[in-house]
Amino acid sequence: MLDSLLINCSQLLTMDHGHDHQVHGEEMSKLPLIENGAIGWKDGVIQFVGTTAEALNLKSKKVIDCSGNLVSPGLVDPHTHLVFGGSREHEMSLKQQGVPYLEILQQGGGILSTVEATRKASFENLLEKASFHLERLISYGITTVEAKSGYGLDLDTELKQLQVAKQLAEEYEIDIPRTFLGAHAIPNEYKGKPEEFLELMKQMFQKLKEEDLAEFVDIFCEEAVFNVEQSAQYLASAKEAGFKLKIHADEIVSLGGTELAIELGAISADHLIAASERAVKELGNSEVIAVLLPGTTFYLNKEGYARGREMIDNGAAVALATDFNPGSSPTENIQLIMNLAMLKLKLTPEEIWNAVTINSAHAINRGSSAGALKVGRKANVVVWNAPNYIYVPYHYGVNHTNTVYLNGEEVARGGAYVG
Ligand code: IZC
Ligand code: ZN
Repeated sequence: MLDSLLINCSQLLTMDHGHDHQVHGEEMSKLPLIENGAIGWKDGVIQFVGTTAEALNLKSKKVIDCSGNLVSPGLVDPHTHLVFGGSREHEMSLKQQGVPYLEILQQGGGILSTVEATRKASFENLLEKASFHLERLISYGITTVEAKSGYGLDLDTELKQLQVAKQLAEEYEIDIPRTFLGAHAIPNEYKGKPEEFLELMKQMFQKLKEEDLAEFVDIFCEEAVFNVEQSAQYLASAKEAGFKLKIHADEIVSLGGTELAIELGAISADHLIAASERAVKELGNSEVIAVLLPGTTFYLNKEGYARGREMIDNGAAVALATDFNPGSSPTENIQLIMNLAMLKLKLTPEEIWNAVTINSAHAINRGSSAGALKVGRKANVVVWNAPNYIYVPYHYGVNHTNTVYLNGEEVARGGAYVG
């Protein structure tokens, strides 16, 4: 006897490509789906995926008719800065006057203003605030979400952020893979001494491993933050310490962070707006997942978006994320990101769905547990107020989720968190 069975799903996106690998290039235009599909689960675990006709003999406590509804796996957001203190709306007028992001940072604002607020905030305060944002991410259909530190820039606060993310995962029974981004900016105490600061952050590695606080190490490789050489040395130490690598690469200035990600075998290279011609080509011959964040380009008012179309045409594996953070992308709306990916990155709807499920799962080492609907996996499932998969990136700016199931439990309904 199943607990729940969804039948008559107009399209059931299983995202089951028949292998456990990210999808590259042309394979991104394949969308594994079942017309008039059905999916059933018991004790939070998927027991059946098939057509409604095949499901006719199954017994279930609840049978839910999903006629006219697209059904997909819970979406995976592989890049967020979920835990932080304060907010940055006071910087909006500077932005409007045309003061660039990196200049606000150099004046002690931007990331550093969030660092000040995060250092001051208590564990409980950060937990409460992050819970609010997490519930909103879930309401948009996200059931796996990466969370970075990087607003402490000292040992205690970096730990506090990661411990908050760990606690959140336990309380909400949601998978929140954690990334140590101590190398996010140079704090005032270390101004002009980036190498010394990076040495301090390296001292965290052992403790993070011992307390299982982070799987990934990330760095903001950017002009006036950390250069390519500093990033290379720091990440090599992180790799030696057993972490998987991520890089905020070529977000604003074309420095070569994308090439570095390829050279070091990072699991992902994120942003890539200013990636060089060479990098756009080379990504296609690498296993590095290009995590694109078009919400940030939009919010920073940039002209040029990451060259996602060319990356895929060259054979790359592309994923999409919200980059949810208080400065350059204050939104939990992954569906808006899907729309921007269609309009600005020129990705097709098929590529977009692969980018927010299977590839985003692989970008955070969750390819074997998230991003696809398969028997034996957790019942993380979204029922959409959309008749087909093209409708979601097409109709923009609103929340299309009808019901979000996390571990088989209904946690959002009609776009609102109810868990
Ligand atoms: O708080 O501004 N780019 N880090 C690198 C960010 C954006 C987040 C922020
Ligand atoms: Zn980021």
